[in-house]
Amino acid sequence: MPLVRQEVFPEKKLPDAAELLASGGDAAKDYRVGPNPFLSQHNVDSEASYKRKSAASRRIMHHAQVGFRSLDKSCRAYAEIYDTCLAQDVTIDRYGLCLDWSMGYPADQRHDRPQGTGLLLADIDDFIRLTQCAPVAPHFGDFVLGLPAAFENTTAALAAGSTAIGNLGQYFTFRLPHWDDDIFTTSATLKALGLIAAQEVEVLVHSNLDDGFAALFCDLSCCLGAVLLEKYIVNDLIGANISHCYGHHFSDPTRRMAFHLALAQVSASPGTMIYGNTTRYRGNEQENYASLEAYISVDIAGQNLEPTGHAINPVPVSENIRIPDIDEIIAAQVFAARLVEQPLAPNSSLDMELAHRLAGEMVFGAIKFQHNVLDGFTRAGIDIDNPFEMLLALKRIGGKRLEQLFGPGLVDASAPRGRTPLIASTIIDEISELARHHLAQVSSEDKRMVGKLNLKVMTATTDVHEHGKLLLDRVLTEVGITVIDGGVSTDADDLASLARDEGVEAIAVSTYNGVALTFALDLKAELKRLDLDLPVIFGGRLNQIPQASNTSMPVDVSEDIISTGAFVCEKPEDAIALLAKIIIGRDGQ
Ligand code: B12
Repeated sequence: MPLVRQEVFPEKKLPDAAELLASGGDAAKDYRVGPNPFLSQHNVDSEASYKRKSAASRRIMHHAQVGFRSLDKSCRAYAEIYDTCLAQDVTIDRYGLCLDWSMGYPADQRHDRPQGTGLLLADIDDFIRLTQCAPVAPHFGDFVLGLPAAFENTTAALAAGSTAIGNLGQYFTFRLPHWDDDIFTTSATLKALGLIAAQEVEVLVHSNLDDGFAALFCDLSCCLGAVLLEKYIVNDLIGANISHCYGHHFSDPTRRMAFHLALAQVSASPGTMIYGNTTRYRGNEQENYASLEAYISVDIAGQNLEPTGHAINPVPVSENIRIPDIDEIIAAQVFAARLVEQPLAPNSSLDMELAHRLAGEMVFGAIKFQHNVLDGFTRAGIDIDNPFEMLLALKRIGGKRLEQLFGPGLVDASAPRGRTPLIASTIIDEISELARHHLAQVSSEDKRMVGKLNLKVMTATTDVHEHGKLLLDRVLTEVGITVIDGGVSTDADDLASLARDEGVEAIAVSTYNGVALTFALDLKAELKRLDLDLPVIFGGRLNQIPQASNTSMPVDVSEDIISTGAFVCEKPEDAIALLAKIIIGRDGQ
């Protein structure tokens, strides 16, 4: 179906973009980039200048991700990682400061909101305290731009001397629990962008593509097309400077390199960082070192070939097991620094000739995607000169439909988004591979039983992590279960009502953000309120930071979830066996 304005914007009137940008710009009188040891020690006015100098001298920069729940621990990490690495001749250039998702709510509404596992900062003084701990560039990359608290968090990040602020990628895909006011979120983001654009020094508007649509696009040209669209909105319409990050989902070395080369061609500012290929961390720590080496060697080679100012990000090898601690962060940084010094053997799976060719095709596809989107929006009556309309339209339409409507690939009804990708992204293949593996683990007895039952199961996620659900959907469907979509970033009350309306026989929830127990309690309470006695199965990352705890690390809450009456399954095949047992036990079939 072609796009129509009414469907995207049912509102009669939207806030005035120019007014929002101007009010953000006015605030630049009061909120400017403050001092910190990074800026003074390197005698630069912004991280962008530092990045240009480092890239010109071909020095590879290091990014480390930090953000423990407690400020004291985060301050200790800020100093200790820098000092310990320096003692081993490794310079940490920047920290990605990972705020908690509750920091995305306006400050006066934060106190009773669900908290994840990230850093909580009470006020501007806390932001400043953190960045004074070492001469490392503070990158406030998550839960600042793109969320309801965008403006206030940006003022605090600037005061703390941060000159790379994000994360515009999150604007497009993240939803905070019980927050549906996307007009408020867009207004706050635009005002923050106005404030950034009016700064006297260059402040990079960071956007992590993998937090945005790149996690879901099937065609890498659409990921690069998202770069062009964001650059059009931020640079051309607003007058600020966008800077992109990618990496979590880029597992194939040649396509990872091709994306780097293509991004270098279309970017106007230095990049922030290349994220680790974290989706390949599936084993124990020793096994994950192989994944670390595989992607970081491509990123090092990429920076040697085409220095874009991106810092490399050696993600600690415990990433898939727990939130990495200080010593684990240091170990990964030292490993990567030593790798930089090695005479690198050519990576056998990296085909440079192909990478260059794919980069060219990707740029071509990206331009076509951008053109298709702008043309399609114009035809629908969306004002493409208005940054408010552009942002909100992209967010509301969403990655999957944008790709269906405007992807550069040829129409093919059998392809995942109805188009043959010009350059296929790797994540969809990875999920298919995992689905095949888990399907093979389902016993033939369970397959036979479940096949007979004609079950209807609703699957949902509590947060942005969608791959667990996609995997589950595939495996359940293959054994003959009808899967009903309960949504992504769903609230417990909405999920319970939807389950009632759809008449499903069970609910399966995939959860990752450290809210597993709270969500289980809420969902069970909602189901009780609706007088529904449905089996609920939880899987994913079942942990949470205990309320009355002085530890800043999450603990496993599987047993607590079980004591709410819900079930816990590690793998899709376990859920299938459990469903067969429950339903047969209940109905005596
Ligand atoms: C990919 C990823 C992302 C992507 C998600 C893209 C998308 N649209 O899905 C992006 C980059 C957007 C992302 C964002 C964030 N992420 Co993340 N992410 C991951 C990562 C790398 C992989 C998770 C995944 O999808 N795995 C693929 C699935 C298929 O495999 P699996 O997880 O092993 O699942 C198995 C089982 O658990 C089972 N399963 C899963 N669900 C279910 C459900 C049922 C019912 C059953 C039966 C089974 C089942 O299926 C699999 C079978 O083997 C993990 C680290 C890691 N390597 O695991 C972090 C991780 C989950 N993320 C984390 C965090 C903190 C975040 C952020 C808050 C970071 C930030 N500051 O922005 C945000 C989330 C913000 C939000 N609002 O929700 C943390 C969670 C910490 C915790 N709870 O302890 C992790 C563990 C990383 C870490 N160590 O810090 N992330």
